Amino acid sequence: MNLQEKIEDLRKRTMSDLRAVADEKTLNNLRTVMLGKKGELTEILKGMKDLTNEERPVIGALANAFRDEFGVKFEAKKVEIEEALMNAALESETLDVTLPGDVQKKGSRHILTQTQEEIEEIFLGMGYEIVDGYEVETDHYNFERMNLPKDHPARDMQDTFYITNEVLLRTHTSPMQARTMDAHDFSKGGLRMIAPGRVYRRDTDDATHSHQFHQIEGLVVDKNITMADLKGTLDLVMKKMFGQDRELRWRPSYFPFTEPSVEVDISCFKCGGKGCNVCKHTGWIEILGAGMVHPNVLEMSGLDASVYSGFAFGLGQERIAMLRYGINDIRGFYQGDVRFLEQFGK
Ligand code: FA5
Repeated sequence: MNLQEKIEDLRKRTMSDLRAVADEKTLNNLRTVMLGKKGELTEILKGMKDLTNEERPVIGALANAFRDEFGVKFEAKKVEIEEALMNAALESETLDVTLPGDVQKKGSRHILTQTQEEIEEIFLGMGYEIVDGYEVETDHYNFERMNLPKDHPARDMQDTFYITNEVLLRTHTSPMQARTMDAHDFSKGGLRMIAPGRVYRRDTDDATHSHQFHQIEGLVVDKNITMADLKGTLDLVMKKMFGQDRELRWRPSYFPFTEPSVEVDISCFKCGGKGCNVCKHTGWIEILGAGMVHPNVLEMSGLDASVYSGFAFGLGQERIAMLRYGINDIRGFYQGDVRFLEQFGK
């Protein structure tokens, strides 16, 4: 067989092999066998050097034509195989749109977070700033700057976890009163802030007490702030939280850092004040502690208490959420039981 016949023979075999190919792997193999380093056509081309000058262009043209034809048919076959694969996949993967879908469980923010955000919204709307505090506090800010010097008997009401004699887990958000007053430039105007956050006490856990819970501190300091401002502010906030027909009751109380101090009750939203299990048959529910900032607290922040006055309040976030949603055990907030939490998913 001369070279011309060899090429013609190879062409016929190859084209017939190509027609028979049905998958990509065989197709690629065929190309290697043909055009690879040791491929059949490559071998034939290597023999070109032994040809005469007359034969060489003829054989070269033949070989090139064959290689071109192979290239075109190879690509066409490749497309054909890919289309066949795609059609087979489409047929086997029919989609039944009537089948029920996978239900994706959607989480939600914790009910305490939601409560906090709702309260923040109300105060932001009244021009308050929101400040963050430190859960690890100093005795200085947690007690002394709140007018509770060492050995003050009222410290017993808020025992806590001590890290050193001077560093502790804060028992309330009130230290943020002193911290924000210290940082505020009163020459530019008054101060209005709320400070939400976690607090700690050496309390025994029960249905209404936890050794860690959340408070929201509020503080307004300016010239001519009176108790009427405190009253008007809390009235508005509590009505927004609990409904327009709620009434507030103000009882004298004692906090070392406010004078006068009050405890504020809200008329029971369940019975409207007639008496029920939620309000322990009194018609009222205690909701927060508040008062006019004690002059000593103002003076310790360098303010002249004959010029500046202010009000402050501290409310328990858990208590608000419990009252609003009829939750009867505070421990539910911290146990992470999805059955409890998902009731409040928004
Ligand atoms: C205070 O902590 C004062 N700092 C509040 C205050 C601020 C008064 C500014 C005046 C001016 P009291 O100890 O009452 O006050 O706590 C405030 C609220 O925290 C309570 O009404 C209650 O809702 C909540 N609270 C107190 N102890 C616990 C506890 N162990 N578990 C859950 N909530 C608690």
